[in-house]
Amino acid sequence: MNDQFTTKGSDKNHKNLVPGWDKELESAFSAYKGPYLPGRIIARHKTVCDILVPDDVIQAGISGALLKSSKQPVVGDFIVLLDQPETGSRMIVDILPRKTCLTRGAPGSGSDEQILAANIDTIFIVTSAGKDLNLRRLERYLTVVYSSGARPVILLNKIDLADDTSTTVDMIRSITGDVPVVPVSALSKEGMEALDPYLNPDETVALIGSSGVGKSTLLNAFFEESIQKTGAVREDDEKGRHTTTVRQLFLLPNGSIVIDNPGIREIQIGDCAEGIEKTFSDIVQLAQKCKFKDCTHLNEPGCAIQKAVSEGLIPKERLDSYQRLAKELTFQSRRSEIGHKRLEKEKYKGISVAAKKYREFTGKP
Ligand SMILES: Nc1nc2c(ncn2[C@@H]2O[C@H](COP(=O)(O)OP(=O)(O)OP(=O)(O)O)[C@@H](O)[C@H]2O)c(=O)[nH]1
Ligand SMILES: [Mg+2]
Ligand SMILES: [Zn+2]
Repeated sequence: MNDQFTTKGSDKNHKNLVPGWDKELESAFSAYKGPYLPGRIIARHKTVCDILVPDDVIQAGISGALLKSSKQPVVGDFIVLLDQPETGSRMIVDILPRKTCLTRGAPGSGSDEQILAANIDTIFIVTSAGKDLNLRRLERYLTVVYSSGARPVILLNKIDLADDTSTTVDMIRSITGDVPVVPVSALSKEGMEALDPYLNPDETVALIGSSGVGKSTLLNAFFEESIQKTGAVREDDEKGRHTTTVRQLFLLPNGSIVIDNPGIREIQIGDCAEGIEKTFSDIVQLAQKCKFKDCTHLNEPGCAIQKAVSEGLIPKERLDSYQRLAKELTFQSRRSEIGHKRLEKEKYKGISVAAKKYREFTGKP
């Protein structure tokens, strides 16, 4: 098992032993009387998980009842273990309430959103100063992160390779509103101290972004030693080779928790209405001034958004990005409501449905 998991003292108070534990968890867990233990999921394999428990790191199976239920343990979950010392077996029997939940739409695999990880306080959206940088992709990540309930922070990594970091940072800031944008180099460690305020004891941070942007290298930099394997990027397009294949939780020496994720090609959004609203708050606010309440900002007269685009106040690409995500949202939320098959049938008479959903998330009557 990973030797990075050192337990901190022998205090029987769970707070000191299950990183991230808090009062709400203590109170939810107090419903369990008897041979139960709290734990936190480090990694999930098919039906077995690596778990951080009060004095140890263990593996445990997931109970049959839980496996059959719609609630599945994911990395970062606080769970309840049934401890049977007489047989030496421990089994995951419940999942304690989640504070935040990182999800994505699951194209082509049934009707559900896929939960990737839970109980994350801050998500570092990592991009690298080079060919990875793509504002439209950042908008997509921001949408997903806002919807998760975690706080987004954008990391512009590999600034040691960039000529003009400040222009790139300004470009990113033009689409991110109040979200912090932090230029760093995981390799030279330049700028890394700006991440300290997010790496607090009992707080959980997750790293997401394309393969090769340096997520695992950042994790290693937090540890100041090599914990995770990293891999070179291709020279021509700077793409990574999907070095990290398993999502995993790590405990830093100072007691903060970091989740390293495999690289994502393009994250599908799930039921992310709120995330879209926050990511595109400029557009959503300006839309109040459109002449028609149900304006789709495509070609209606009196459209405040089209006007802003023609005046160069909102880039056309940003509006397109908003429209595209809104359309995906319609599809996703309908799909989770009524299941995949029926939606396939309904897709063709969908225009009015789309307009309705669209109005719903822009908050218009
Ligand atoms: N020059 C430079 N190279 C970096 C930096 N951070 C990471 N790299 C390099 O980028 C390559 C990819 O880094 P990884 O940490 O494996 O990337 P990753 O995001 O974890 O990739 P996946 O696990 O495939 O998702 C490696 O060769 C790293 O050494 C940096 O700040 N500067
Ligand atoms: Mg990696
Ligand atoms: Zn409009």
